Amino acid sequence: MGATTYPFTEGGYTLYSNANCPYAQRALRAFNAANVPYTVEEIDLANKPSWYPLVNPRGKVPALRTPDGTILIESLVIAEYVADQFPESGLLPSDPVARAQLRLFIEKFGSEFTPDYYRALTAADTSDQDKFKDSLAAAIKGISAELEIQWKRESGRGGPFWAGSKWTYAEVILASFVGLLPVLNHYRGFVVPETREFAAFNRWRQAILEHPEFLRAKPDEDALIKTYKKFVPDA
Ligand SMILES: N[C@@H](CCC(=O)N[C@@H](CS)C(=O)NCC(=O)O)C(=O)O
Repeated sequence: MGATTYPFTEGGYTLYSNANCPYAQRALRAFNAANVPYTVEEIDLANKPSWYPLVNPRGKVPALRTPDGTILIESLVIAEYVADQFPESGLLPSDPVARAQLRLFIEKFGSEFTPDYYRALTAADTSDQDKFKDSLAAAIKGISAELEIQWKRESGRGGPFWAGSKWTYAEVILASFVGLLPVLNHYRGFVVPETREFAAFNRWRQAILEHPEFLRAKPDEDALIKTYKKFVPDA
């Protein structure tokens, strides 16, 4: 018989997570940035507990159980819920135009950086790997240009984060993927060039890597490299 119940913290937030999952880190970082307490149920993705389908029938992390028993899934949905539920955290800008520009940036990152990152990592053929690494570099150039534009706007004046000097929603959502670059360097020798066109990205990345909110949910680099090995056909 299947499980009929699952573990959660009565009256609190329970996050079903995995330390090496970049999507789960979004949820952790949203709670951390909003300064809202939660407990973590660490899910072993290679050997999921029999009760996990009761929490998320899709079987993925992150998932969230709220104090009233509502279950939310999907990292962007969970992070936006936290920002909306705790507006005093200032995670999302209140100005609709600033919100729209932030959403566009996250969309651009998700549709350009993330797919090329995974394609470069998982391609078996070296000429495909090179093609996707070039494409990723072009995506990063575009992200860099977008950051330069944002840092001239009132909502991002001066950087080095999307919202200026403050770590907010853009970093909550994207820091884990920026933090995955060492994995691609390890398996594919990919480095972000130090030239002018990449300068804003490199400044943003450095500020992310040094921020306490990044370090608080940062996976161990060796563990990350090991986790990603299964996606690398020639490793
Ligand atoms: N679109 C999902 C993606 C989550 C996801 O892919 N999680 C992976 C780990 S990083 C997972 O749970 N994989 C387990 C599985 O698919 O069985 C989100 O944003 O939350």
